Amino acid sequence: MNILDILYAQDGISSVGVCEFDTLKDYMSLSAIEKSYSYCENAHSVYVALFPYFNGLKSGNLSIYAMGKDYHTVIYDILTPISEQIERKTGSKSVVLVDNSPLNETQAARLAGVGKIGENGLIFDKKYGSFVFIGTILTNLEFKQMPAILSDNTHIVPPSKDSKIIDCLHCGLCKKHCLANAIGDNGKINCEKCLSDLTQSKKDLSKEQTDLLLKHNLIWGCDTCQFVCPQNKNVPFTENKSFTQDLINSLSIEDIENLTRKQFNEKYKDRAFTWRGTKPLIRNLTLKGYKI
Ligand code: B12
Repeated sequence: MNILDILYAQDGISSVGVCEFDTLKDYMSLSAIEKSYSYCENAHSVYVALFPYFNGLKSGNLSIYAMGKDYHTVIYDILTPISEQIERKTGSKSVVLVDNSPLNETQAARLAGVGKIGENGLIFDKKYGSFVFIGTILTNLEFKQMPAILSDNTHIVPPSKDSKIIDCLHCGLCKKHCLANAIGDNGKINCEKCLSDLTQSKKDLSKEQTDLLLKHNLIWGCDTCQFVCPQNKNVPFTENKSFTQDLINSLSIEDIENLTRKQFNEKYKDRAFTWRGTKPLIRNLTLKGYKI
């Protein structure tokens, strides 16, 4: 079976490729490697798929990535039947991993050849820019080098392990416009400052971090380093309805303040902004003066 062709044929996937787990290990901690083996003994190959999510909406107080259905669920729903099919047909062990994963997903995507990493640390799809999520299938199937299939249907040989990691225009706009000055060299993000991290953090924030939060309107996530990137100019909207329909682009204090955790999860079932409960959202809304 040609797994890349099967993946590429799925709605919602733009580019696909495969990398060797042994090579990816160079970008992972020992504990992450052990965890990966606990999910998939003798893991050899990582199949990588990109899922476009750009919806064109720049208004609201939620980051674009969190406006649609929870991408974890969307990606699991697409990849799980394929992973099961691989297991059935090959007798292998295969697991779907998305985001909450020991794998370094951006490096997996780079090594599989599906995209290039920009100075903002994110993977860029040839057609959809960095507004793509990464989904993977980790399997003990023997690794076989294969050309990646990109969103414009071109096939490319994945880069060698030693090729440059950051491969973009190096215009520096992401660094320059980052409101928190959180982007360092080689795509390294300073999580103590990154507004995406701070908005989602449950921890007590320092005075400096609170001041940083006030620098933008969002109460969940941050899109600045993606919006200012010339490689993201005029990227097409995703065709995946999970990320374009029933969107929630804003939350108010009234929407959430009196909800228990259970009620919050029920009200916003399948939304990526629920995983830390209401606490950070209410803190951010209050800080930004949304409370009347
Ligand atoms: C923790 C995490 C975060 C943290 C920390 C991010 C970070 N980059 O450190 C926070 C909360 C800030 C965050 C924010 C966001 N995240 Co996030 N996040 C993750 C997660 C779970 C792990 C990332 C991680 O810690 N990687 C390991 C660290 C240690 O990598 P690193 O060493 O920094 O490596 C980078 C560079 O240093 C460089 N590098 C590494 N080694 C070397 C060696 C040399 C020699 C050189 C030159 C360079 C180099 O390559 C890497 C580039 O990414 C991944 C999913 C996953 N399992 O990978 C998603 C993930 C990276 N996030 C994702 C998304 C969508 C986001 C946001 C856009 C969400 C938002 N709108 O708010 C922002 C973007 C902020 C940004 N510019 O990164 C997507 C990215 C998709 C893409 N197109 O790349 C991922 C892949 C989830 C997914 N499955 O789709 N995220």
